[in-house]
Amino acid sequence: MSNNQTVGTIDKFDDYQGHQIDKLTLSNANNVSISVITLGSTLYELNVPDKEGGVRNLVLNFEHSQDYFENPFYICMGIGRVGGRIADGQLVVDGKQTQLPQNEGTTTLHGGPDGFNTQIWQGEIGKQDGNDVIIMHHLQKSEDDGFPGDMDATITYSLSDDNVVSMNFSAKSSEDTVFNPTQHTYFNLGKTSDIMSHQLKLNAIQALKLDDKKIPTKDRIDVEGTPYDFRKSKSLGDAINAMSNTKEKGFDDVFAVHPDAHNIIAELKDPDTNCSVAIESSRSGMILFTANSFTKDHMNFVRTNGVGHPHEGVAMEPMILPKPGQEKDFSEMTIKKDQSVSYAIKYHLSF
Ligand code: FUC
Repeated sequence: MSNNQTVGTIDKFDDYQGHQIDKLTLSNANNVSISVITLGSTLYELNVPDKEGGVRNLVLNFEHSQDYFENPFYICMGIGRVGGRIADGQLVVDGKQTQLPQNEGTTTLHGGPDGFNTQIWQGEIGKQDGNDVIIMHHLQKSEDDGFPGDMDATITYSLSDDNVVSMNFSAKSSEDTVFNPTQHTYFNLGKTSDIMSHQLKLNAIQALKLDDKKIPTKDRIDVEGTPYDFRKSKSLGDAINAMSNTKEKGFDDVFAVHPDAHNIIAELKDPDTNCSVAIESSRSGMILFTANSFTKDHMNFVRTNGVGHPHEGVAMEPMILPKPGQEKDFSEMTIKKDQSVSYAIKYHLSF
């Protein structure tokens, strides 16, 4: 076996509602490892070596499967068929309207009540270019989540020897339907219980103006001169504090992003540990959620020994930029019957 190989293993994680949940792990030669659990295709750990000779997990996680459903925050879960919000659960594909199940008042959020994150995926270790990869597969049935078509969905996770984590979301459906998946990873790159001292850069000059149900309107916010301006790397904590007079008290916003020549849309850095992640995606949007409403209870994160803190992590969720809610235009995320479509999200780590 060459030194550069990424090696995969499968272990039992726990039992959830009578089903065994497995944890699949990839490790590379640099002592970096990622693991994904079959419940919700959830990114469970992203470990990098630290200066003290140990490893540090850069993403939020819980000890047990059950914990993931004790709060409404989709901690590091796989999200689909559609990330973000569908107004009134009214989906239109090929001019035909489907009433979807709703899970946030009248809204369908992150794939609805039976989205990808609630499913137990079939996990296996496969091979790609001589390296092990994690392959999560699930047949998302129309009768289960209410979207048109039975969707064969696969999320492939890989880890390169230059410390790039790749997630490839692919799908094929028995009917025309919609597909705009993401991974709801919450990063905390530091050693403290919040991300206030992190620095963030976003390749975005506009964010969408949202209505009181957080549904995109047709109006845009020009970031210039506002707390939304992350065009140059700046303190995320200062930007969150500048939002303290808003209802959200931080960011829960949809940015229109412009991938650079390398498809990088965002860069997050913890100046204290010098650890950073650059996010690669070719899609046009990203939700930035700074975990403003995290509470102490029902959020027993491993890193903070059983309690939660506001701003404990930050989620950056690449996706196709949603159209204004009232337009009911889902054409950019529509996929044709039997057509295979895939989207990649990559995390370029340095530490
Ligand atoms: C983001 C937000 C939502 C929600 C979820 C957990 O996508 O837009 O408001 O809280 O994360």
